[in-house]
Amino acid sequence: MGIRFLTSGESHGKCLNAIIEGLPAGFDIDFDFVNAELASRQKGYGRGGRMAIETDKIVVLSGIRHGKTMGSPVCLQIKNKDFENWKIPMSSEAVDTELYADVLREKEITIPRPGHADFAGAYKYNTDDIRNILERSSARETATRVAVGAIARCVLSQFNIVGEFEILSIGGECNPDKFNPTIDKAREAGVTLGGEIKVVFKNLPVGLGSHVHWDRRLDGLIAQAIMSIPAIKSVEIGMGRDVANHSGDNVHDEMYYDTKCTRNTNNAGGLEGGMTNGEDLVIKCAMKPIPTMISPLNSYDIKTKEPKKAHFERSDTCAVEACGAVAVNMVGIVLLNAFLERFGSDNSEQIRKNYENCK
Ligand code: EPS
Repeated sequence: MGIRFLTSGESHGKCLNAIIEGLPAGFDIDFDFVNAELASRQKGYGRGGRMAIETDKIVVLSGIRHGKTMGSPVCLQIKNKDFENWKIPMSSEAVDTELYADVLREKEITIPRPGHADFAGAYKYNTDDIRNILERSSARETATRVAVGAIARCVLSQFNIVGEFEILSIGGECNPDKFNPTIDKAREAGVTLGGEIKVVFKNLPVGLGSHVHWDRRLDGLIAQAIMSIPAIKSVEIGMGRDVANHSGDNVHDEMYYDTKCTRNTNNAGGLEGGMTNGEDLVIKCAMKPIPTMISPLNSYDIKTKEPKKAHFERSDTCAVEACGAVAVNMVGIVLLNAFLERFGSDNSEQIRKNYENCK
């Protein structure tokens, strides 16, 4: 068994929460690392005003004692400092609608943004106030996933398994020296930019995941985890979609023996048959531009049906770097699951023994 986790929290509510069940006992959790990952998710050129308000940090409410996992569920919380400015519109309890009519009207949203969850969410959950949808669909929720993933990576790092991400392009620009002018231009035009991200994990043992059943194949699990990140539109592993353009002899990585299996190429990106093969795990993903734009697109008011420009409150011109921090941590969660499935799930000693035996 691996870990499972749930998150809760609205973007402008009191806080964001996560409960992680299934973390084995006896692993060190480095709170500084977790908070550094949260800080990394807030970074990046082109982020909006909200990031200047927040300083995301975890408060652990259960499951970790003196810096070590206890085997019990870990409950963690991240405060939304901005809640101070949203106490009435985001109050959990009923509020006096006459007294607060102005602020409630100001925060009500009835014009969906093309590209956001607004339209389908309002229809599905039967509301005229799109705020009920965007509060949860906001990428703010990914802060909790980063915290969960960073905790998972603390466990993995005790087996020397480490991950990192890199930005490959922003708005089609591949030269990192030109990323910031590209973002500046988009900001001036009142539009937003997406980009491409690469995630790499090193020192993975052979055989995480399995070929025996569709829902145990690690590539499928990774793709699901990455695609679940807001604004992600594609995931590729290793050579990715380019495999379609080459013959087999130019795709598959030839094998040699030199005290262990070695290869000169890694087009497979570390996965064969849904299992890790001991090479670096290499994932690429593409993020679309954020739908909230100063120069908004055409839409309509879902209450009056009148044509209107889409809603704009404030936005990030570019959140690709934040997305990279989310991606590397989401992959960390999937890898820890596969690792625990392979080596045990109760305590660090048992897992260490099984891991050493399999080397
Ligand atoms: C985000 C917080 C949000 C946005 C962004 C991500 O803050 P606010 O809505 O208060 O400005 O900056 O949200 C989105 C990209 C989105 O689509 O909703 C965060 O913490 O990452």
